Amino acid sequence: MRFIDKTLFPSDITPKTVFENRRSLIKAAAAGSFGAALAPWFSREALAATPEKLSATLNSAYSLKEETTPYKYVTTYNNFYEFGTDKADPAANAGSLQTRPWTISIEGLVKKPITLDIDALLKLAPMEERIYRMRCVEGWSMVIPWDGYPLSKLINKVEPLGSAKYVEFISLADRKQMPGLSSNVIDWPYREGLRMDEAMNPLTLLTFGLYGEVLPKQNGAPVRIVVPWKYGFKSAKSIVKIRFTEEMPKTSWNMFDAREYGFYSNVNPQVDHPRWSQATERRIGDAKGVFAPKIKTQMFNGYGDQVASMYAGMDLKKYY
Ligand SMILES: Nc1nc2c(c(=O)[nH]1)N[C@H]1C(S)=C(S)[C@@H](COP(=O)(O)O)O[C@H]1N2
Ligand SMILES: [Mo]
Repeated sequence: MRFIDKTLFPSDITPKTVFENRRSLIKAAAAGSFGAALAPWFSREALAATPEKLSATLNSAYSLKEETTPYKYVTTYNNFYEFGTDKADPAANAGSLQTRPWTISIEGLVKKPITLDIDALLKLAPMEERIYRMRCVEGWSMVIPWDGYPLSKLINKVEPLGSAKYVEFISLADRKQMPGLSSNVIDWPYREGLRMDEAMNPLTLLTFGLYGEVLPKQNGAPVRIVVPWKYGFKSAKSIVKIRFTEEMPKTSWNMFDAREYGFYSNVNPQVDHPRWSQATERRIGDAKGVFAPKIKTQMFNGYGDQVASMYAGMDLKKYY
């Protein structure tokens, strides 16, 4: 994204930003640990709220056996530009999002278009928990237990026409609830898209919760997409519309800067972002602070066995 995190990755960002951030880095170091520097975030509304449980059965076949990122980071270190561009903004500002009533319309090239209430959508298929690695294009990653079911279950229900080649996801855009919309940083509503086979891939999760609780608003309540082999921005939050199209849909970050953000945006350590390398990442957490070592980013975020065949024969430098 253009708005680089202000504390974490000095070596991943532009010299100008590094200069501007030096002070906050020094502050974080002086505080003795990164955790201390983050402390103010935790007192915000997000952590005061008592989340509602969501019962889900762990699907171990689709879950990493890796240490999960602590809940406090998953819910306070976010990108959700509708609520501001700083990582702490969504947790601080998303309280104004109204998640009930909420309807989602599924339309476009399908036999059975439908408008569903969120509570009906929740019951459409058994709720699973899946522990996925998430990699942001900015160079950080988390391991998150998501609760949801495969998007394919919903897609099959509406019976796409043969002409449907892509699926578009559209997030809510309501100025009354989303203070970030007053800035034109991106062209609202936030929108994303997948090719049909990507949307049907069993990894693609229609997501309602995390850590066995309904999604916190800052994580995209009441329903979002999670696509773990792609950079985080493909996983649109707080969606109100799913549309089936013949043409490749326009997507927010691609419209913002097509050279920096392609339609595919598969995690790929060999294809750098024009302004920084994608070869490594830092896992968000409190253990080692700003000096956390870089870890190697894996092709398709480690999901190659499940997804690489969809891109066979494609030049991934061209289709980034
Ligand atoms: N509507 C909407 N969806 C969005 C974003 C956003 O700004 N608006 N940010 C994206 C980015 S860049 C990332 S990394 C993930 C972050 O999800 P998380 O905060 O739940 O970890 O959400 C994605 N989905
Ligand atoms: Mo991201």
